[in-house]
Amino acid sequence: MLRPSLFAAPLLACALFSCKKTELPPAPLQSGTVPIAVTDEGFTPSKVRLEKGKPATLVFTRTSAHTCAERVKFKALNVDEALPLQTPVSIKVPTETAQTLTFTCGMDMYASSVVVE
Ligand SMILES: [Cu+2]
Repeated sequence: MLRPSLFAAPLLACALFSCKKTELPPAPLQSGTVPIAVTDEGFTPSKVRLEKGKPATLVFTRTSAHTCAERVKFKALNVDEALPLQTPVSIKVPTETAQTLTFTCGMDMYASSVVVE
């Protein structure tokens, strides 16, 4: 005869450990020059937190020829810049207002964000 506890045990273990969604630690709050690499995987880091009221410039450097992110677009800022290989491209981000700005590659892929907070 099967004991019900044998079935319950894996479920309990799942609830306690493995299936619990682990939260990543929040990205550090930054200001000044913030480097972003553009690789095969897209933008790294893909989420940047900026300190409200402090000047901030994102510096994008594309390090891969095999990425479609040959441009970076910030729709809300009307920014659409080419990212030549191995060439740093600076984009100043307004930080007067707390807001989330999304940036993508030229084809609206690799959706990434800058959170001013
Ligand atoms: Cu793309």
